[in-house]
Amino acid sequence: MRPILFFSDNRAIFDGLKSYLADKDWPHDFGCSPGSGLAREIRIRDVADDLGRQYGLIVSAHCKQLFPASLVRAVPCVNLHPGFNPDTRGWYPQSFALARGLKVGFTVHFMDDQIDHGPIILQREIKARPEDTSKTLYDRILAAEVASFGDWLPKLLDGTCTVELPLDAGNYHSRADFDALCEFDLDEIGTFRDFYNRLRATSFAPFRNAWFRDLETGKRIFLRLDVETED
Ligand code: 0FX
Repeated sequence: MRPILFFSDNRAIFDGLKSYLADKDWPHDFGCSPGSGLAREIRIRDVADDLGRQYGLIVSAHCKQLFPASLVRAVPCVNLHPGFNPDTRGWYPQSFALARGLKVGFTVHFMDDQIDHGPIILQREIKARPEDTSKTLYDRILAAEVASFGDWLPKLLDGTCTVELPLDAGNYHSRADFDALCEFDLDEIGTFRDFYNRLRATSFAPFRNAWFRDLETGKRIFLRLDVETED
């Protein structure tokens, strides 16, 4: 059996994978993107052919690099995405779920030549609560992802996993979409619910996401919500 390459740029996922794999006898290696510092740093597009020959399965678990189509064709590549495909493909799924009322959770799927797309192996919806911010919802998604390895990895390896095709292309959100979500116009007219949702969708300490510009000084003023439920 050719080894598995686990590729992650996210500390919580990487640590969770390491502890899940500790008592398994599956031959495997870890990789990460240059600068992540979590494992062997690999620039995927430079060595895609080698990876395709060396590994029997590649698992991308919050990897910041795009997989070239040639690699995805050469070896099964599986992606763990912190969004609910096809509703929330792309960047910061929980932010768009809160701002636009879309579904979120996590999705495990075979990769194809489009981002967060391809036959779905497993997905779980995590429901947003009225008091959630991007941070609290993200923390629950991440915990669910870390708890899920045993639900799909063994099935992938023993060949018993089944897949479902996404019904449509859904929504892909880019980093530019997130930047647009973060820019507030104080004269915009809408419901308070819409503004609450957009503010909590961009509240993730310590990031300075949402902002409006002070026209007198020209400086941006950053906003972040602090939400509490009574005991
Ligand atoms: O690793 P990850 O949790 O996930 C991201 C993408 O959302 C995901 O679609 C992609 N598959 C994966 C490879 O990369 O991202 P992160 O650790 O960079 O950020 C975690 C959360 O932090 C994010 O969901 C929202 C928040 N955040 C992050 C940055 C950098 C912000 O609110 N503002 C920011 O500027």
